[in-house]
Amino acid sequence: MGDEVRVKVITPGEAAIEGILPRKTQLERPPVANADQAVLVTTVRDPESSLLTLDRLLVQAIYQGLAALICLNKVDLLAAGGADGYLAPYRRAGFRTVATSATTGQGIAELRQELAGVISVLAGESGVGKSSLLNALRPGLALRTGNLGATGRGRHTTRHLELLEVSEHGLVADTPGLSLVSLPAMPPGRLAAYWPELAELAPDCRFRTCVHRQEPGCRVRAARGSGELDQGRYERYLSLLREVELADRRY
Ligand SMILES: Nc1nc2c(ncn2[C@@H]2O[C@H](COP(=O)(O)OP(=O)(O)OP(=O)(O)O)[C@@H](O)[C@H]2O)c(=O)[nH]1
Ligand SMILES: [Mg+2]
Ligand SMILES: [Zn+2]
Repeated sequence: MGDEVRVKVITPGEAAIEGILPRKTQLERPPVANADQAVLVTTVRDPESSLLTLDRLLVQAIYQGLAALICLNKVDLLAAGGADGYLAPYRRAGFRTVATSATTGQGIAELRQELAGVISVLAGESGVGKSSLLNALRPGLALRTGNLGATGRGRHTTRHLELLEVSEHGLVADTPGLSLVSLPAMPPGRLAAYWPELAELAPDCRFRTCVHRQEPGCRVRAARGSGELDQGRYERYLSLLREVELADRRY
């Protein structure tokens, strides 16, 4: 899905596909070709989606060469200022963010702008409102949405993949919620390259091989100590670093 093809017009109204053009990007899960952007949908409540999942998705998006947009949905369930507090560390790291409510329509116009002219894939845990956002972007679409189960989590309502036009020249793939996402295999020393605020500091670490855990002369740890770096983001980096290291050993 998402391939660009060469078409030969035979008669007006009749054409044949001659070939598939080279792909800019190629995602396996979801299987979408030529996506430009990943829209990572998260929520603070109902369900409380995990920041570790968000950070994992960000690494994957950057790794695959996609631009990342963080969409905090269900802001109608938050107190005033709640969305800003949640998104601030990400904005400081340089990510584009948007706060939305599929229910009240807040932020939908802004989201639509962010989707214009590019192919986007939506990703995020089940129940965060991916299909609901598309319905809000394109009234009349009526994609099926699901209630949260007794456990307060989503029920994987969306089971297939579809590319939808929701904005001027903007296509979006609604995708089933991700249940398990493992990071791509990489040398542990690479992980920080997919963590913008770490990548920016890393050149100033004493050692080129620094993984920013306990090496002397680590600029990242100094930044953490001074509050320059968000504590939570740094801790989640360490968890994912551990994961990458464990996976790396099997290779
Ligand atoms: N309060 C509130 N509820 C919302 C909002 N957006 C979606 N919901 C509700 O959240 C539930 C899940 O929404 P879906 O759109 O099905 O979620 P999804 O991310 O597509 O889930 P999967 O298809 O399972 O991955 C539904 O009951 C929606 O009505 C919102 O902005 N605010
Ligand atoms: Mg859905
Ligand atoms: Zn370092």
